[in-house]
Amino acid sequence: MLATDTKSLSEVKSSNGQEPANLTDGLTDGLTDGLTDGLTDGFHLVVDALKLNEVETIYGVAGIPITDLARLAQAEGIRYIGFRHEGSAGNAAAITGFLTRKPGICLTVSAPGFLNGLVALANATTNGFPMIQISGSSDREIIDLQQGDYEELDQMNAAKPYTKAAFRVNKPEDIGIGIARAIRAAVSGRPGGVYLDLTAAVLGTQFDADAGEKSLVRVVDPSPRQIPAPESIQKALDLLAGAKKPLIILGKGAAYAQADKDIRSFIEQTGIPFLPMSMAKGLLPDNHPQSAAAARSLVLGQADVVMLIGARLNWLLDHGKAPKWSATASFVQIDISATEIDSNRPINAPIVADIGSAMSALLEALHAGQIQPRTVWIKAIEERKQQNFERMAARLNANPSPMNFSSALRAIRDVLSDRPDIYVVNEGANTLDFARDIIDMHEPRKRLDSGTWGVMGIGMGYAIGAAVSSGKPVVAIEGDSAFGFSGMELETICRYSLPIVVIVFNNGGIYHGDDVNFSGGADPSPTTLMKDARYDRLIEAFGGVGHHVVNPPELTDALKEALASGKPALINCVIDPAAGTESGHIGNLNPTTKIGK
Ligand SMILES: Cc1ncc(C[n+]2csc(CCOP(=O)(O)OP(=O)(O)O)c2C)c(N)n1
Ligand SMILES: [Mg+2]
Repeated sequence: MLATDTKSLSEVKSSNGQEPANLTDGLTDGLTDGLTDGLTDGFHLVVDALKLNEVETIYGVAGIPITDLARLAQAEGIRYIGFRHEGSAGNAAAITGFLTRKPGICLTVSAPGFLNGLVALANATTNGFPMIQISGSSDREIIDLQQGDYEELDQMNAAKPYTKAAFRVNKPEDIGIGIARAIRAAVSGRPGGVYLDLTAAVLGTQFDADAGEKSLVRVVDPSPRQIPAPESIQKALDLLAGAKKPLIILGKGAAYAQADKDIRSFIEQTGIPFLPMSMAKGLLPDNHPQSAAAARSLVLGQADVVMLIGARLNWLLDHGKAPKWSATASFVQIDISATEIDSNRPINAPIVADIGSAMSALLEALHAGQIQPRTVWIKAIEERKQQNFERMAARLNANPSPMNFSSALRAIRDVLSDRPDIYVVNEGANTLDFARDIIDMHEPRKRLDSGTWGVMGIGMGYAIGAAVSSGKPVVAIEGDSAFGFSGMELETICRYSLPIVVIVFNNGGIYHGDDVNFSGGADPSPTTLMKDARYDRLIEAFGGVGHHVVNPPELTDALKEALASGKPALINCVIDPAAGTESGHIGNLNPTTKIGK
């Protein structure tokens, strides 16, 4: 029996004439009352479907028409983390997806809330993180005739270009199948962001409880293995066996796969030097003798056979093209998506498979001694690493006043060196580039950063998502500009008392803090931020602990104290305003006027 009554849960509750002792009791009563009456509704079916598929956490911002959905989810045992902006809720969901291989869920209101979350959803798609954004939407008839509803927007069609898939549920009996489709779309093949539109009418519609229960779908094997073709494995091994100067590049797809043991085993058994992309750092420890990270330009320029494991040949790898790369190098590429192959340069030995299956097939087919990088290659890499280590040590050991990026990061590196359990979130320009090079990672999936887009604004969302989904501490190393994009989530961090330490590298600007206004006027320059800002005082407003530090020993003490407390803290770390460079390490991508400013 389908009733078209669109009463909210609270209305259902009061029409039952029960005044609950507290809100949670009331909602739970509302739920069971509905069921004993033989009725359920869209709200309950969504929560039941999520629980059936083992969703543990929802990140969101409440409001019409999904407020009761958030309340009911919480009442039913799903953890609900309420944010100050949907972008951060979306980022928390996305990183939860990356860390758990299950879709992270972000819940938003209609039109503006939906759009606020959409950047995070698109970023998840770009990075290959499984995530589902569920948004409530207003009246379809009014939207489709553009008659001007409250928060009117054709959300599903707006989402399509930015997502892996977008679905809308128009009938309560389709909620189960809609959620099942969203889950499978998010995690199968190359994972990505999925949009699921739930209309207010569907949420509020009452429905026969038995039929409702039968309509739910538990997704079976949402991310089935994709076994590689045996001949593709053979071809890859033959190519590597003929290599003199082989190289393995690990991307965040390799980190996502959680095939850590087999990846390490293949690298160690073959002796091939490896280069981790930034979110693959820690898959093998950064101080592993085969790491070629400190000889990056040498290995990219000279490798004769390159094996890409879950790494795409995008801008982060200069598209695999000369002059950074040898024009004659051959490539092996392991990727779950066939269309990734040949995207930028011809791939001689593609292996289309999930990385776990590909690595175990490679290990099974590999003979002892079959692949042997030449000693001269290993030696050349070792020499270049030594040269670069020495150059870096000179920079790292200097003690300029005010601090620069290297001296501040030396202090952080030393505190974190015996805490491999800690997650490191990192965004900014110089703050990102220097931290990536200086902070060694020792465990897989512990470094979470701006990723494929180089996007700002992921900081607090990723930190919250990592802390909530793992229960482990997080240190977020943030440029002062980067931090501003999600800074209000300090209140969220404090409200949930999460073990997150935010370190703001305060150099007074985007890239640096000493830029000028070329008009000679009184306004600050386009890249200037507030000089001497005290970000530490922001967290104090919410009961967290603020630290203000101006030298490495103060930074060391503050970070140790903050980590020992396990409580929310923010360290305002004063960095020389002149220390950064425009666009950090990617100034080459920044067009500048030749005619004058
Ligand atoms: C969403 C978004 N907006 C703008 C940018 C452009 N952008 C790149 S880095 C950056 C901030 C760099 O300054 P900061 O975070 O203070 O790092 P610093 O270089 O000063 O260490 C900005 C705004 C971006 N990458 N993403
Ligand atoms: Mg800055």
